[in-house]
Amino acid sequence: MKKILFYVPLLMTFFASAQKDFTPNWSKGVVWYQIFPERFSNGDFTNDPKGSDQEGAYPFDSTSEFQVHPWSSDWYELQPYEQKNGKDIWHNIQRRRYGGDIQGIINKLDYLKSLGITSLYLCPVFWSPSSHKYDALTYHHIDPAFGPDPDGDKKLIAAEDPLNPEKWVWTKADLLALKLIEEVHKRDMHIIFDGVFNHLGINSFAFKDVIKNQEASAYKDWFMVDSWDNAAKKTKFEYKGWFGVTTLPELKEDANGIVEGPKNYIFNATKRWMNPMNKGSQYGIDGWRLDVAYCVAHPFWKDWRKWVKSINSEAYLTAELVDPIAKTLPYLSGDEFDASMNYNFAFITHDFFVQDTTGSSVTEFDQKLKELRDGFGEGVAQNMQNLVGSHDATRIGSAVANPDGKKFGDWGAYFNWSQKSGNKTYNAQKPTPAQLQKQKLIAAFQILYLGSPMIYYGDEAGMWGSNDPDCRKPMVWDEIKYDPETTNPDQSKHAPDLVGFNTELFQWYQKFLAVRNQYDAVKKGNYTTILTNDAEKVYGFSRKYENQEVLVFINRGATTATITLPILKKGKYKDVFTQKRVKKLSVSPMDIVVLTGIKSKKGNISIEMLPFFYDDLKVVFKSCFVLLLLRDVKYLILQFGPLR
Ligand SMILES: [Ca+2]
Ligand SMILES: [Ca+2]
Repeated sequence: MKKILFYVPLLMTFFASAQKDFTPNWSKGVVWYQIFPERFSNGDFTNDPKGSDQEGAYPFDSTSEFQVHPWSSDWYELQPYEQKNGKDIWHNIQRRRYGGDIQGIINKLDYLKSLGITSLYLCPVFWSPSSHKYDALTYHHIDPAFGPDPDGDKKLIAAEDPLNPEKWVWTKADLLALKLIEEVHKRDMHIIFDGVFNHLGINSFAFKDVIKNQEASAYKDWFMVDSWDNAAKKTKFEYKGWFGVTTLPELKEDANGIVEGPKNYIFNATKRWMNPMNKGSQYGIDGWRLDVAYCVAHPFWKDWRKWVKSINSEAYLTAELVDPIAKTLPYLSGDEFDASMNYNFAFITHDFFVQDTTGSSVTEFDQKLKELRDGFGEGVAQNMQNLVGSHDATRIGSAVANPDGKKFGDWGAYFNWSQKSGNKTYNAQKPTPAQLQKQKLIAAFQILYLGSPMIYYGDEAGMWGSNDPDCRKPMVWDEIKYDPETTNPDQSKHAPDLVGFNTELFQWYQKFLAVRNQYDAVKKGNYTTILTNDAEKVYGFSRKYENQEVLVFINRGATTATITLPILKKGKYKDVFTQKRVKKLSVSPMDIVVLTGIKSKKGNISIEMLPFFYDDLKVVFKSCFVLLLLRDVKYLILQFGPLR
């Protein structure tokens, strides 16, 4: 019996290390594209928002003169309608609407397909007064201004009882969103929506009712109300908003997370978009991105995950988390999310590529990446959304134009520093060709790295812009002629920056995405470092899947690097782009080379064992030996009962 007690912990360790992969398969290694719907494409000019639609949204100016902003205009230039209100650019930019909509996204699906995108993440599309729509009026209706009949939709919504999900109507915008999902699926692509379940907008049906009816409201328990408007008690209506933002009343939580009323509402809305009209989950979205996931208690996410997976077991759940590995881990341990927006990847990548004098060494870069890869289960690592920018960060096109400033990993300090509105010295102008080369290198690395790259809309087209709101400019399209940017925020002028679709950059993204989509080694292969040269700033890694291998060499340095690894000597690799056999490798400064094994006559791909691998191999053999031993112990126990 003593022996058994000795072996049990060993066996437990073995089974724990072989943790079950709880993540969906389809999403491993896909290429994400993040869309900010109001700014992506205006596919319908008849539905464009009105000034009154933004009532309740920052900067709380829905009554000054308004028009839909010209899509192709100079970003910082105040238009005549804006000049009339006498407010500065930062006030006016927040009240601008450009008219992007669902039809616009549908129209551009073939463009995205041609780029190599396989999955879409849409920033919120539910009805809301702001441009970003993180202040939802509802979770069960698409913004009427995103659909073909805003006025008709609003009437339908007004006549409906939000507490009766059985009777929820399908507005024209809702139906167009279903069409979008169908068109996405038709192209073998996937789509997820943004779930902003921590708070509602101040003008949401629920909070409006609470304001009006106070303690008599059917929604009185939905929010964090500190005191009610009560003349007798001499109390005023007070409640908690998200981080003190009173326009974003937070949904009430107890020890189990979001309380019953709003929880049921969220669950019903979740099902509506995942299995619309009970037609089947193939007609619904393929998952969710969860806004400020850390602001909602764990038990809620655990319940919600079960609900989601009961509707579609292959649904993909990704959380907005910007914390270090240890703090992120509880969300990614199998009972909450499948992945997160991988901001840690962005921090590491920026440190290495963006910074010139304060950047990390190749060795540090490699170590941090390894730590992050190993920080979570393998399924999670494959599912991570590897991003380099987002709607909450400076665009990569501007990050590269501002090296050696604050570090992206210092989230709060970096956030403010990278906003042109608060930092006049931030360079918000077009990146130079040398800076753009940096972006290219970053993009190529992002695409070839393990996990799922996420491209922020327009990065591939050469868009630039500092942090919010400049990272949310209207998309640059090939068929639109844009005014050059010549205006500074204070309305003074600078030399013109030409604005237009950067075909060369697009083709760069396209060509690397094609490699990812063509080679399983890149899409879902393992990852091994093969070269870290700190002196020359050269980095090499291998991606391997079954008998396919892709080698990547990146020169972040200032001089041409000659790479003479023994594996290259026999000429068993070729350049994936030129198809030329490679024996001796030269990588230009700030350039990248991608190789793949040449198929031998037998049809197999020759892969040589690297000398670097020998140590790893020893570890593998040792592990195998231990595992075999453990397997035999388990076998003995199963066959012969307890060891005596
Ligand atoms: Ca429109
Ligand atoms: Ca909360």
